[in-house]
This record gives sequence, structure tokens and C-alpha cells, in this order.
Amino acid sequence: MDLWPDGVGLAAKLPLLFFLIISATTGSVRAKIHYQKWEVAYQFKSPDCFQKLAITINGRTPGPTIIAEQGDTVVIDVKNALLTENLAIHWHGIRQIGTPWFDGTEGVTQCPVVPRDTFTYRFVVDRSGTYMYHAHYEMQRSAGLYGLIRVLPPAGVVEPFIYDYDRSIILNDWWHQNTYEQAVGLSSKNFTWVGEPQSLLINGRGKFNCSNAGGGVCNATNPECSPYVLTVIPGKTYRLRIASITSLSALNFEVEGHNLTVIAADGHYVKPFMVKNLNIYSGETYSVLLKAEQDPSRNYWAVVNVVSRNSTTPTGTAILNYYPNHPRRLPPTVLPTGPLWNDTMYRFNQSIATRSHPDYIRPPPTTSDRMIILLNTQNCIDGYVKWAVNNVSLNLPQIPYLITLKERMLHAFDQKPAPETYDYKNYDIYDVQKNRNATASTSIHRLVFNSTIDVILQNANTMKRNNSETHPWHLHGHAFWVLGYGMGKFDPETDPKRYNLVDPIMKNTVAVHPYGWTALRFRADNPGVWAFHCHIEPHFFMGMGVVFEEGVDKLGKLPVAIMGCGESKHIKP
Ligand SMILES: *[C@@H]1O[C@H](CO)[C@@H](O)[C@H](O)[C@H]1NC(C)=O
Ligand SMILES: *[C@@H]1O[C@H](CO)[C@@H](O)[C@H](O)[C@H]1NC(C)=O
Ligand SMILES: *[C@@H]1O[C@H](CO)[C@@H](O)[C@H](O)[C@H]1NC(C)=O
Ligand SMILES: *[C@@H]1O[C@H](CO)[C@@H](O)[C@H](O)[C@H]1NC(C)=O
Ligand SMILES: *[C@@H]1O[C@H](CO)[C@@H](O)[C@H](O)[C@H]1NC(C)=O
Ligand SMILES: *[C@@H]1O[C@H](CO)[C@@H](O)[C@H](O)[C@H]1NC(C)=O
Ligand SMILES: *[C@@H]1O[C@H](CO)[C@@H](O)[C@H](O)[C@H]1NC(C)=O
Ligand SMILES: *[C@@H]1O[C@H](CO)[C@@H](O)[C@H](O)[C@H]1NC(C)=O
Ligand SMILES: *[C@@H]1O[C@H](CO)[C@@H](O)[C@H](O)[C@H]1NC(C)=O
Ligand SMILES: *[C@@H]1O[C@H](CO)[C@@H](O)[C@H](O)[C@H]1NC(C)=O
Ligand SMILES: *[C@@H]1O[C@H](CO)[C@@H](O)[C@H](O)[C@H]1NC(C)=O
Ligand SMILES: [Cu+2]
Repeated sequence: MDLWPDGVGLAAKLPLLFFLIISATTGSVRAKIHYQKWEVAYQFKSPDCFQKLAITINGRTPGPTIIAEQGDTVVIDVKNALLTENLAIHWHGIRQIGTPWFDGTEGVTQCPVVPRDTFTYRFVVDRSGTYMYHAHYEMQRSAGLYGLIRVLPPAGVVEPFIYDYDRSIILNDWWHQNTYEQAVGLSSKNFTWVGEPQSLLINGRGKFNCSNAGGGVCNATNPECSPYVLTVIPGKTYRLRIASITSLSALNFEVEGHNLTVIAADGHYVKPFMVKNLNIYSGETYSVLLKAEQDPSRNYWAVVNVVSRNSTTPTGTAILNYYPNHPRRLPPTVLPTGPLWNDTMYRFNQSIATRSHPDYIRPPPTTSDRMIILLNTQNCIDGYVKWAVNNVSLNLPQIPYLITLKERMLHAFDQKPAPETYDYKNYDIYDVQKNRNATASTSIHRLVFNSTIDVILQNANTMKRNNSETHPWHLHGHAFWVLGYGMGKFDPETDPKRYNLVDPIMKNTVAVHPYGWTALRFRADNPGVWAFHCHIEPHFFMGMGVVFEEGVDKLGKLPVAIMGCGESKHIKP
């Protein structure tokens, strides 16, 4: 009953046999090319029973799952059929080694794809794991352009866990207002917040209460909004690849009556640990194992609840169906409500429990060359509400950085280096900022190629008294080591002494908890220009991000396809 062809993993049940079969053929195995043709268009959809325009890929939202093997090449011809809207698609978690121009980040690595144009993304999936793709142009992601990328290990490589079946679960939040209503509200002097999402979607399906639909078209029996059903065979073990692409919400996933064993995060194997509830932030992926060993005479709820915000959004539901029960038979129980939304320590604990699997530790460099401390604050600029990092709110330039840096069009953005720390001795992270005025800039951080960079994310109070939010930060082009988390203000003298240099997990997205800090380390060894930003769509839209440049001089000629906006249209190929 899965939405997509699934079922890899039977072979993993018999690792020895699997290994023998594959190793006999390894000599002839070649990296494959996976080609897809996508048409991106608006269509009326009812993912939560309420009809609205959604961005679809070949008529679907979520879009098709890309399944490839480590080392394969993925080629996607994307036709922009949005009629009146530009487009760019980011391959979240794919490092784009050697192809920074196909990262799909409008304003950073490419000009947008204009209506009627076709843009071809071509990249290697160099690491097994669960990844995502989504729009990276203004607030387009929340209109429905998203999907999963599943990269399998090379043939013959056995993973450090055993399961029978492999299933994917992608989580999202959903508004009935269109993306423009939200974007205009955020970018007006009369700041207007769209409010909490109407629904949470599990594999693109939610359930809005149609009695509250006002004048909108809402049909509770529309098959598009029938809940996702995960059918399990009693006694079998399921690998669930859970991904969150939410625009706003931090989520908590649970399957009633079943514990989950966390085995992977963002494409890296985790030292297994068991949870009843899994916290997952936008931009993260986790693999968990679920054993179907409860009373098989009934079905169970699989649910998501919002955490970290005092949300009004109802629980998102799916059904865990024990075969041969009827898949639509509702569980006899009330919906699980998840942990308390404000239980920060509970979520903090999951973060620190996430360590590298002992057999797969990639030791981090023991020292770093540079420490960048990024204070996240909510600010005002000329009467507009913004988010800022060290008092600078990121404005994307008209011409993408990759083009201007490579072509040395240095007038095209602010050449002053972005600030790499704040006045941490005097700044009170627990209080509303006394002077909320910040500045907006296109400035970036230029990194010495192949140097080791530490980034400390420092959280603080927002403009509202006694309020600090969770921000999941996502780094393009890299995986980083997560060296530590703390509550309160990071102390650059003492806290680095407590870093975990033994078994840190590597990730591409990590949360900074309310009033807390998170320390991460990466090597600037991937020539290109890379966004590092809060994955909450409205936060990035309001400036919560920075940009890193490294080794751009080592890149060959840029593809002409990424150019065409502003002055870049005059560049001769
Ligand atoms: C501000 O925006 C809200 C919501 O869009 C609207 O109801 C209100 O009239 C606006 N106020 C002003 C002063 O424009
Ligand atoms: C749907 O909303 C109506 C009106 O607010 C309410 O009476 C009803 O109980 C709701 N149904 C469910 C399933 O929550
Ligand atoms: C709701 O959807 C069902 C299934 O597609 C259809 O049979 C029914 O006529 C629809 N109801 C309305 C009021 O459109
Ligand atoms: C889940 O794990 C907890 C803690 O180890 C244990 O007490 C509980 O019995 C387990 N529940 C199930 C359904 O296995
Ligand atoms: C959470 O929201 C509810 C209303 O939705 C409100 O009654 C409650 O006071 C809020 N709690 C906090 C801690 O803000
Ligand atoms: C969370 O909010 C509830 C009220 O909604 C309150 O009773 C509780 O003390 C709060 N817990 C924490 C950890 O702040
Ligand atoms: C967090 O972990 C600590 C140490 O293991 C434990 O004492 C505490 O109860 C946990 N807190 C929550 C809220 O889970
Ligand atoms: C903040 O900037 C506004 C102009 O946007 C100005 O009127 C105000 O005086 C500034 N506030 C402070 C405390 O400097
Ligand atoms: C931001 O800039 C304002 C105005 O210059 C200043 O008062 C404030 O202290 C700065 N905040 C930070 C975090 O640097
Ligand atoms: C990058 O640095 C590492 C560690 O110092 C070194 O082993 C590697 O050769 C360097 N790579 C390049 C391309 O300079
Ligand atoms: C708000 O935080 C301050 C400390 O910064 C604390 O003294 C106060 O009690 C808090 N107020 C509420 C309503 O929690
Ligand atoms: Cu954020």
C-alpha cells in the first residue's frame, strides 16, 4: 500500500547470500544513469481534502521518489510549466562534488528557470542514504514541490542492521492560503503572519475537518486525502525512512504501541538507540526500524504532532495496518498526542543521543582553523520584520554568487566580509533585544580552501518576551560533524573543551534548541558557493542564512544554463 515501488531490503535479510550473489557480479557493475523528465505545473489538489492550487511534478505532489545506487548519476530535465512563476530545485543532502552549479539554490548557484524553459540537473549521488529534493526559490517549497531521494549502498555492501522491508515516509505541513499570501504578509511593513498550518501531511495526505472549510471546496471522501496506510506483515521488521520537509513545524513522529530504533540520520549510520517518539526537524531524515510484533488483530495509529511551537494544527494521521486486517479499519484508540510541545529537554536529549555508529566513525579533524559564531535574532529593518545573523539579514543578490565570484563581478554584492561573531560578553540571549535595528546585506564568508571551519549556532530570545524558537540549520555542499550542544550562551573559552571528538554524527541539517547553542565542524573542501540557512521557509525568506565561498578559483567553466539573470546574461560562454 505504499505510494511508490518499495520493498528493497528482503535481500538484506540474507546478508551472506546477498553478498555472494553480488560479489560474483561486482566486476561488471557500472555506475548507472537515471534519467527523468519532469513537468512542473500548478494543479488543483486536495491533499487534506481542501482543494487548492499546488505545485506538482508530472501531476503529483509529493513528486516521484528518485531511487539510485551510490555512485550513479541522476539526470533530470525540469520543464517549468508554472506559467507565471520562476523555479529552482535543490537536491537536499547531495553534496554536488564537482557540480556546484546544479545545487539548485536560486540567487546562490543559479539564475531561476523562467516559465517555458527546461533546465537539466545532472549530478552524482556519491553517498548512500535518504535525501530530499525541493524548490529553492522564494517560498515555493511550501506550495508542494518536494520529494525523496533514496540512495542505496553499492551492490555487495551490507548495512549494519537487518530488516525485511524498506518504506518511505515524508512529512510536511500545509496551509490553505497560497504561498503568495504568506510571502506578501511577511514582506509588508504591516507584517502579517499567516498563522499555524491547517494540516500535517504524511506522504502527501492529511485530513482537514471539512465542516470548517468556509466557502472552500472540501470533500472528506476525496481519495486524495485518504490516509496513508502502511501495511505490515506480523513478525517482520520495517525500515522507515522518515523525512521532514515542513515549512515551519518541528514534528514528533510516533507509531502507537511500537518502539522505534534509530539507525541512520541524514545519510550516516547512528549508534542505534530506541525511542517511543522521534523528533524530526525540517530538512532532517532518519531511518528507524519498526518490528511488527504487537497484537495483530487490530490496526494502529502512526501520527505526527507539532512540537516546539504552541500550535493549533491538529495531529497528522496515518494507519499502521497489520495484514490481513482491512487497511481502512480505524484503530480503536484515541490519537497519541506526543510529548509536551514545550519539553525542550526531551528534544535536546534526542539530539545528544544521536552519535555515529561505532563501526562507521569518520574522525573529525581534531582542531579547526577558524571559528564562526552565528547569533540568530529577530529584528527590525526600516520597519520590516526580519531574521538576522550577527545583526545582518541575508539579502540574495540579483546575480547568483557562484557566477559573480567566478567571473569576478565583484560590484554585484557587498564585499565587506559578513560578521563572524557578536558581542557575546555583553549580549543577553534571554532578553528581548534592546535595539532591534539590524542591517540587510549580500555579504558572505569566504573560506580558505580545505581549511577546517567550526560554526557555532547561538540561539536567543525573539522579539517576543520569554520566547525562543527551534531553528534547523542546513548546510549545502557538505556533511558536518556535530560536536556538541548546550543550553544557554556558548563560551568560546570553555565549551570547545567539551566537544565530542570521539563519535560525532555527521549530518547536513541540525537543530539549535531554544536559548541553546550547537557546534559543528566541516572541511571547506568542496569548491563552490554554499548556502547555510535555517530550513524554516519563512525564516530563510526573512534573511536567516549565510553563504560560504570556498575554492571557486578551482572550478572550470560554468554551464551557460545557470546564467541569464541581471548582468549575467551578457557573459559570453
Ligand atoms: C494589515 O494587514 C491586515 C491583514 O492583511 C489587514 O487586515 C489590516 O487592515 C492591515 N492594516 C493596515 C494598517 O494596513
Ligand atoms: C469538525 O468540526 C465541527 C464543527 O466545528 C465539529 O462539530 C466536529 O466535531 C469536528 N469533527 C471532527 C472529526 O473533529
Ligand atoms: C466527494 O468525493 C467522492 C469520491 O470522489 C464523490 O463520490 C462525491 O460525489 C464527492 N462529493 C461532492 C459533494 O463533491
Ligand atoms: C518500549 O521501550 C520501553 C523502554 O525500553 C519499554 O518499557 C516498553 O515495554 C517498550 N514497548 C514496546 C511496545 O516494546
Ligand atoms: C498555548 O495556546 C493556547 C491557545 O491555543 C493558550 O490557551 C495557551 O495559553 C498557550 N500557552 C502558552 C504557554 O503560551
Ligand atoms: C509547558 O507548558 C505547560 C502548560 O501548557 C506547563 O504546565 C509546563 O510547565 C510547561 N513545561 C515546560 C518544561 O516549560
Ligand atoms: C534527559 O536526559 C537526562 C540524562 O539522561 C535525564 O536525566 C532526563 O530525565 C532527560 N530529560 C527528559 C525531559 O527526557
Ligand atoms: C531603528 O530604526 C528606525 C528607522 O527604521 C529609527 O526610527 C529608530 O530610531 C531606530 N531605533 C533605534 C533604537 O535606534
Ligand atoms: C544590532 O545593531 C544595533 C544597532 O546598531 C545595536 O544596538 C545592537 O546591539 C546590535 N545587536 C547585535 C546582536 O549585535
Ligand atoms: C585537504 O586537507 C587534508 C588534511 O590536511 C589533506 O589530507 C588533503 O590532501 C587536502 N586536500 C587538498 C585538495 O588540498
Ligand atoms: C520571563 O523570563 C524572565 C527571565 O528572563 C523571568 O524572570 C520571568 O519570570 C519570565 N516570565 C514568565 C511569564 O515566564
Ligand atoms: Cu529558523
